[in-house]
Amino acid sequence: MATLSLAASSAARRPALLPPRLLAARAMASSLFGHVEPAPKDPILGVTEAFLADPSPDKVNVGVGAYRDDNGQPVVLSCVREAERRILGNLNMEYLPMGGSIKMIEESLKLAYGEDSGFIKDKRIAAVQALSDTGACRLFADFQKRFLPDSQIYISTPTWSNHHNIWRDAQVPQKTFTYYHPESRGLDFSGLMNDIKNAPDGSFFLLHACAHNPTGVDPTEEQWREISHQFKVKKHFPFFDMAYQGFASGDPERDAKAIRIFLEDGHQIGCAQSYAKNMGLYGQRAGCLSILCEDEMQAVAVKSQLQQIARPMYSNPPVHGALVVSIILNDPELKGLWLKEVKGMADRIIGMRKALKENLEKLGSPLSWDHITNQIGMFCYSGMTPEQVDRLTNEYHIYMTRNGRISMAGVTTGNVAYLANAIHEVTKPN
Ligand code: KET
Repeated sequence: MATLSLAASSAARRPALLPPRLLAARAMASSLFGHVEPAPKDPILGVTEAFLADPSPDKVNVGVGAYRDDNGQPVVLSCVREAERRILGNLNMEYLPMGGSIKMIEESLKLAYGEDSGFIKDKRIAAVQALSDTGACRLFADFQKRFLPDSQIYISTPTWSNHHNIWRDAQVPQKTFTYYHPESRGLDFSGLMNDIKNAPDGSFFLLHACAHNPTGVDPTEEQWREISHQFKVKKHFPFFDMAYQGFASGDPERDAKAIRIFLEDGHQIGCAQSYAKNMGLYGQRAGCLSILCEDEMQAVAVKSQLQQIARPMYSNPPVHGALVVSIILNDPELKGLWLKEVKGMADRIIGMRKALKENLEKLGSPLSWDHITNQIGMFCYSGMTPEQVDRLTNEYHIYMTRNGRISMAGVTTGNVAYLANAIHEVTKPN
């Protein structure tokens, strides 16, 4: 276990290169903002920018985790279109309360904690609508800093890159914990358990509820039970990032299993939820932050503080996505349609995993590609090096993050053979 290395954090702040024309102009100007260096490109969203700028007709974007249909097109779910039809011309655009839509929050809690959860009935959960999962994480991190100023956050190695930015900007010190085992391309369970045991009692841990990003490696149910048990022993606080509920197994209920295990074991938990992926509401920024408290009184206090953090930042969250979510989840027919559509998306990705692996084997790759089908969720953590990824981009116009993560959501029947061939070319031993 180690603190985030100084080298990594200073690399993140290293400025991108400026063209000479701009450098000269900057040297001459002694303006108010003259000292502002360009920010480094985001390791995920920067890939999309580079992809968009490439004129090649062959280009493939398997960078960002955003679902595409088999023609490579973004998808608006039918349940979302129907919900929008019902909204159109019928609902006003008033401000939501600071904490967001009560209906949307109610439905979100049922999804995460279970339809008949006693914690919901007992009003023990402090919850606010958040600016999708990112916003939920950030609100929580700010809450953590404000009310537990001496606490730290333990983050898995590796994790979604923005987790580091979020807790850094909230000024919560970060520690890392072992998660991935590069040789087996699976979970380093004993390393993980050791780090949980060695962390000081009462530590905060950021856990991926399902479909771990970027590795696609989740603990089994049995392993989750052991993790939960050890958390109990150590009185650690689990904060679940659940950005992919439904995308791991195709069933949102099954994907909430880790959370349910912790709830059964009597933990207090925190949870960030997103409808970006599982409802395709990426740009609507619809999500929820919840914190399970000891009793109703505590929940009321915590919720009021979360609202107070939100108010000077963005005042109140956007209304459209929240309406879409609550209409879908509140209507049994539309919810049924949604569940079918989530499963459809998850199944297409599973199919593409098989196709990519089969194509690599057909090409005679001597390497093992079993991890492509063993890993779950949106991503395949391929094991390719940054140099191999650079070759994919420079020689084949294939865009992905330099950690070797392939967004399987961008793989299609049309591009899978091209992708497999390029991967084979850059990975085959000389
Ligand atoms: N958590 C995780 C683990 C995650 O992968 C993402 C998005 C988010 C939170 C953010 O979700 P949102 O609800 O949009 O705020 N990940 C993809 C997109 C991104 O980087 O923003 C990605 O990893 O490609």
